[in-house]
Amino acid sequence: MNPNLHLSPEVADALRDQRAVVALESTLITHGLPYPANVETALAMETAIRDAGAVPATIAVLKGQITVGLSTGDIERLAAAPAGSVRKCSRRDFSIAVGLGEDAATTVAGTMIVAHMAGIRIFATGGIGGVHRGHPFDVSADLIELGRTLVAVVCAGAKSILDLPLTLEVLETQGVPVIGLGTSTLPAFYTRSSGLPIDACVDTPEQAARIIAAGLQLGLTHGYLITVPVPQADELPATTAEAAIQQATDEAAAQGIHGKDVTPFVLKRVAELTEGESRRANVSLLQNNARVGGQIALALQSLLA
Ligand code: PSU
Ligand code: MN
Repeated sequence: MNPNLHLSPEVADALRDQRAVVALESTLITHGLPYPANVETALAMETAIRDAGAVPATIAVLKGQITVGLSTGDIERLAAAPAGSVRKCSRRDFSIAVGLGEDAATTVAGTMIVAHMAGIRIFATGGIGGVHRGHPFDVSADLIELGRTLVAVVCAGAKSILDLPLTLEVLETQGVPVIGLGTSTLPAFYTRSSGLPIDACVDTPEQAARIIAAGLQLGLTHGYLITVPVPQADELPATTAEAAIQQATDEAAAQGIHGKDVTPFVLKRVAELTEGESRRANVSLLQNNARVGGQIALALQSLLA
């Protein structure tokens, strides 16, 4: 175990006893959702994982310490921090945040790195980063990390703020299997399907766990993308999502927003433009993914036992 990691007693016990643990990210809290929806959702995801019989491990850098298993107080503090005051942490940012003793919120890429260091194989979130529309060289570090780090990311696909066909091309190049749980097309976050075919469709969390177990046995070291569509009742109409995304993307370009500020800007504008209509879908799919992540983690533990 990496000596720079600070594990909560609950997570340390669970890992030592080889019980199922599910990692959760913190950029969702600081850059993805507004206060207080961010803290409510983060805690609801932890509850969903516990209800499935697994242990949640929310990950962040706190005053330079890489922490696995944030307390409720830590989550509340990050959630209430002024916008822009917490560093968004992907692979390139760890040395800076740790070296300078900063608070930093881990993205999908960042959370995968820490989960892997801790020996956690399953990670649940909402949506991953990808290739930005109209900017084919703005490729999220999430895609590269999925190619090189053995963690399975359970998500509702990617928002169509991204170029989804190009995102799938990069995942293919990086050697990342894209698996659908109950779907054979890539889910598009707010909506259940992008219409784009993916690599495998499974019907149960056990089957998803079998794929990960097979990869472990083969000695493969890449990550996995396990996609779960937003629950039907909470899906956003495709036209509502698409109109808001197009406007938000245009505004970002017009205002010269770039680099790591693009995704938070677009997420915020889409939420404003859909007047919270997107919120219900967002919260619903996050809780659902946490629950499914717990189920896959449990299934994987019993396959490996
Ligand atoms: N997509 C979402 N919600 C999010 C993010 C992406 O629907 O909160 C966050 C995740 O933490 C993801 C990061 O890892 O944004 C990607 O940022 P970028 O595009 O700058 O790599
Ligand atoms: Mn980017």
